[in-house]
Formats: sequence, structure tokens, C-alpha cells
Amino acid sequence: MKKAGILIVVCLLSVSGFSQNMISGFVRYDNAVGTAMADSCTVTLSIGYVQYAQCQVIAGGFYSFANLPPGNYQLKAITGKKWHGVDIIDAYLVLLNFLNPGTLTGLWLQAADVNGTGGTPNAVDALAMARRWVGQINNFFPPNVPSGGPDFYSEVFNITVTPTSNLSQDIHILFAGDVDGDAY
Ligand SMILES: [Ca+2]
Ligand SMILES: [Ca+2]
Repeated sequence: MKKAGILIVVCLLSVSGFSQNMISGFVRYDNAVGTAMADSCTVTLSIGYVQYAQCQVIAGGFYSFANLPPGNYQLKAITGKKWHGVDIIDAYLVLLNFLNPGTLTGLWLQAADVNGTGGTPNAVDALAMARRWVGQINNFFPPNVPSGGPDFYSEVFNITVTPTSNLSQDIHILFAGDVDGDAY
């Protein structure tokens, strides 16, 4: 089996100087103002299912990859931030969306399926959110999500890098179940 090489952190710590084949932007929480995630977040670049590079965000939530070989990459963020931000309001919003699909969209809709069953999030998801809110359960999707672990969702982008690319792409993340985005 061919061993895949992982490029060890090609991120820039500043944007000084001239670089090509760049992807840069900010990791933001998916709320109304797009709060920048200033720490505890990593951006990954993958080719297919193989991670090619990763980069920690720096102050202000900024990330940057430079001098990337041309090709197609998948871009997303992960976070080690502690899960929070889900309460009975979020559960209520999941029920509203079940009765009137379309009230939750995008990452908020993805994050509503806290038990990972797929399909339209429903009362079972809402009940799990309420139970976790009051401390009856420690996670949504065991054993994939350890207690206190990184249960979050990230936007995922398919990016094509060319020899002259200088791409800007913000990446939004959301804690599982925080369908009103009020954790930040
Ligand atoms: Ca579900
Ligand atoms: Ca919330």
C-alpha cells in the first residue's frame, strides 16, 4: 500500500512576502456575525480521503496554506473547543423544522441531526438535545463522539488550486445541535 505523505504544516504564520497557490481565510462560528474562532481550530486539506496538510488558526481565526501543488482538495475545519450552546430553544427549533421543513438550512440543518440518522431531523433529535441540555446524556452520537469531544460540524469545500491560485475561503463551524448558533 502506498504510504500517503502528509505535508507537515505548510501554513503561513503571516501573510508577509509573496506566495502563490494559496488558500486562506478565517474559521468562523455559524452565527449571524460569523464570530472568528481565534484558537483551538485546525483547517485540513485532503485529497480524496487522504489528509494532505493541516494548519492551526492563528489570532483572529486566520489560516493560510501556501505553495500548494495544483490539484483538487477538500477543505474543512475541526475544533477542540468544548461543546456548548444547546438548550431547549434549539430542540424547539428542530421540532418546528420537522413540522415545516425549510426553517433550518445549511449547516444548521446538518447540525440538527444530532443522532446521525440522516433524513429530516425529528423529535428523537430534539429529545436528545433536551436530555443533553439537562445533563442526562454526555454526547449525541456514541461511540463516535466521546464525552466532551469534538462534536461539531464544518462546512466542506471542494477547492481547485491552479499554478496562479490565490483563493480566499472562510469556513464556518457549528456545534452539534446548536441550531440557533448562539454558542458564540
Ligand atoms: Ca436524526
Ligand atoms: Ca443554541
